[in-house]
Amino acid sequence: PRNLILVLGDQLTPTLTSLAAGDPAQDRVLMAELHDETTYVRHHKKKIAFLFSAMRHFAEELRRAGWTVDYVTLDAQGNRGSFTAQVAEAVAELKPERILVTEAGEWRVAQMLEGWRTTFPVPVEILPDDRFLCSPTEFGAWASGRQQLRMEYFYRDMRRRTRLLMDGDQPAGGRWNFDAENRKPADIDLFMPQPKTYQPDAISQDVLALVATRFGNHFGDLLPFRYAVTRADAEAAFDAFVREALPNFGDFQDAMLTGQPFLYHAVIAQYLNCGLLDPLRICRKVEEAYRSGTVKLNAAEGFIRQIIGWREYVRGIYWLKMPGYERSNHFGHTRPLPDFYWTAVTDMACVRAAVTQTKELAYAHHIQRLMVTGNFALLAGVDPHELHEWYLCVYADAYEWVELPNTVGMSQFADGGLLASKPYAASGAYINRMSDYCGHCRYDVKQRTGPDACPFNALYWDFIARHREKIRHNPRMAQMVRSYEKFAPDEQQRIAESAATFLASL
Ligand code: FAD
Ligand code: DLZ
Ligand code: SF4
Repeated sequence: PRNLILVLGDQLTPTLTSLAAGDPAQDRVLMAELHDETTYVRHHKKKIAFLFSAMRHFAEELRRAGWTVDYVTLDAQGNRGSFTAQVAEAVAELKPERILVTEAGEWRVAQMLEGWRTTFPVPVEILPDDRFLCSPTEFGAWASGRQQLRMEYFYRDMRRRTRLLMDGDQPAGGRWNFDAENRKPADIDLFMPQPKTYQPDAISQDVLALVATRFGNHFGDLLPFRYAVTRADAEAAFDAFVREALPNFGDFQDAMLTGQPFLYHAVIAQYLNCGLLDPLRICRKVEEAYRSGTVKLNAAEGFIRQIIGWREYVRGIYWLKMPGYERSNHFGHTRPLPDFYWTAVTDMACVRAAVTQTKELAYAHHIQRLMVTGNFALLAGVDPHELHEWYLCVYADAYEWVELPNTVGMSQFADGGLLASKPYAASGAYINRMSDYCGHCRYDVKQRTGPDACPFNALYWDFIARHREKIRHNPRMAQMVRSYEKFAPDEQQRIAESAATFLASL
C-alpha cells in the first residue's frame, strides 16, 4: 500500500482527517484491540466491550466504503499488544510509503505517535483532529494574556463561531446563558423517558464472550449490554433523546433520584467521545428542535453549552496543561481511595446509589460524579491522582482529555482554580435539596456531628477548617470560612472529632 492509516479506538468517524487524506484503492487501514490500551487503567468491562464492538462495526463500515482494513482482534495470533509494536509489524510487512494518523486524543498516545517519527523508517504524518471546534493551538491563543480563564467567555466565542442559537450578532432570547432556570429537583414521574437500548448483535456477542474471558477481573458488570455500537443506532438514540428527554433537560440538569440513573440526560458522551456522534451535527439538531418550537430555549441552550462550551473548554485546558496536570494537588490530599468506590458497600445512600449504577451501567450523570463521588473525595481528602484513575476506569465515556480536567480541575480544585472558580464542596444539605437519597439513608442529613449525622456535614466543615487559609480569599468561599469561625469552640471540636472518627472508619 501507499499509506498505512492507523485508526485509533476513539476515531470511529468516516470523515476523519487521516481517512480523508487517503485513498481506499491504494491504502491500508489498521485498527487493533490492544492489551496495553485496555489496561493502562483497568477499564470497566462494559467500556471495553462497548469500544471493541463499536471498533469492529466501524471496520465493517469502512470495508463497505471500499477500504481494505487490517483489524487485529485481541485474541488474534498476530496481536502485538501495543500501538507501537503493532504498527512496527505492519510497517515491516507492508512496507508502506508513509504512515497517516489523526492526532491522538490523549497526551500519552500523542507522545507515542511523535516518537514514531524517529523510530520508524517511513515518514509519519500526524493530521489535526477536526472533530473538535477549537484546536489546542487556538485555545492556547485564547488563553494567553488572560488573567483568568472562564468557560462562559470561551463559550460565547464558540457560539459566535458556530452561529448556534444566534440571531444576527445577538444570542437567541437576548441572553447567553439560562442556567439560573435549571435548578429544579426531580419528582417521581411515571412517564420518565429512558435512553434507547439495543440488543447485542452477532459482533457484540463475540465481543462480550471475549471480554468475559479476558477481563473477568476488571470492575463492573458486563451484562446486560444495551449500548448502541453503530453510528446509525447512536444517531437514533440521540434523536429519541431530543424528542423525549431534551424538553426537560435544562430544568432537571442538577437533580438526582433513587432508581433513576439517567433522568433527562442524553447518555451520549460514550458515543461522542469515540466518534460515533458528531458534536456540531447534534447541536444543529438541538437548535432545529428549538427553532421549530419543540423544546424551550433554556433546554436547547443548556445542552449546546455542555457540548460547544464545557466539552471544548476542558479539552483546551487539558492540552494547555499537559504534561503535569495529572499530578496537580492544590490541597495536598493523600488519602487512599476508599474501598466502597469499588464495592458500593457503604451506609451513605447517595454514594451507594452512584457507585452501584456505575458498576451496573458504566454511567453516572454529571451531578452524581461532581456532587456525590467527587464531593465526597474532596471533603475526605482523597489523593486526586488516585481518584482520577478511578474516573478514567469506570465510565464508558472516559478518556483522559475530558476526564482529567473534570476530575482534577472541576471536582477536586486540585489545579488551584484554573478551571473552576470555586471548589465544588457541599454538605449534605445540597444533596438533600437536589435528590431523594437522604430519605433512604441511615444517616440524618439534619445533624452536623455525632454517629448518626450525615458524614458530608462534619466532613464539609472540617474541610473548610483545614483549608481555610487557602480558600479564605476566594470570594465565593469566604462566607463559609466566616461561618465556621463563628462556631463555638466546642462545636468546632465536635466537628473535628466527628470527621476524624468517620475518616478513621474508612
Ligand atoms: P448530559 O448531561 O446529557 O450532557 C450532554 C453532553 O454534554 C455530554 O454527553 C458531554 O459530551 C457534554 N458534557 C456535559 N458536561 C460536560 C463536562 N463537564 N465536560 C465535558 N463534556 C461535558 N465527561 C466525559 O465525556 N468523559 C469523562 O470521562 C468525564 N468524566 C467526568 C468526571 C467528573 C469528576 C465529572 C464531574 C464530570 C465528568 N464528565 C465526563 C462530564 C459529565 O459528567 C459527562 O459528560 C456526562 O455525565 C455524560 O453523560 P450524558 O451524556 O448523559 O451527559
Ligand atoms: C480506551 C481504549 C481501549 C479500552 N482499548 C483500545 C484498543 O484496544 N485499541 C485502540 O485503538 N484504542 C483503545 N482505546 C482508546 C485509546 O486508549 C486512547 O484513549 C485513544 O487512542 C486516545 O488517544
Ligand atoms: Fe448522602 Fe448524607 Fe443524604 Fe445519607 S444523609 S444520602 S450520606 S447526603
